[in-house]
Amino acid sequence: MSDAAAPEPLPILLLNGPNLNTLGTREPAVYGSDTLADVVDLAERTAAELGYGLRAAQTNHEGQMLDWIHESVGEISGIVINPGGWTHTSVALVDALVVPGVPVMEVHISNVHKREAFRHHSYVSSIAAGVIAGYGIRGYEFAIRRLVELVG
Ligand code: DHK
Repeated sequence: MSDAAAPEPLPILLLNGPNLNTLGTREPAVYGSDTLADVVDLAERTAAELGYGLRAAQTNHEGQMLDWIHESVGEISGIVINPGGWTHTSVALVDALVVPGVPVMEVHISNVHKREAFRHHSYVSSIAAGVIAGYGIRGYEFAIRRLVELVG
């Protein structure tokens, strides 16, 4: 029997796209009153409970988001992403998300299917392992739990 400790799993990458830095003040009737800091705190606690570290980042700049995804190759177990408005517009984001070759969980705080028609289509869903929408910020927790089921 070896007494070597089990290797640490690679961290989970939590990504938030445009306008999600304004959580807490942005349309609280739609997105609730929790802030992005609350999201990151919840995600860190959930990941830690499951034995995973978390890297979290948010940007309003699509090129920055693509660069972060490319740079994560070989360094992460999986991705949890709320792509914000890029959900409905960005082929480039979808192309980047498959580069690391790890499962991707897509999260939306609001129930996008109950909203405007332009929010009903997601490019990201075509490559996502799962999609969670309409559970408020708890969706991030559920996505991390599912991701760990997939990669654990
Ligand atoms: C967040 C956004 O910023 C919107 O552009 C999406 C999503 C919905 C959410 O519910 O978290 O349409």
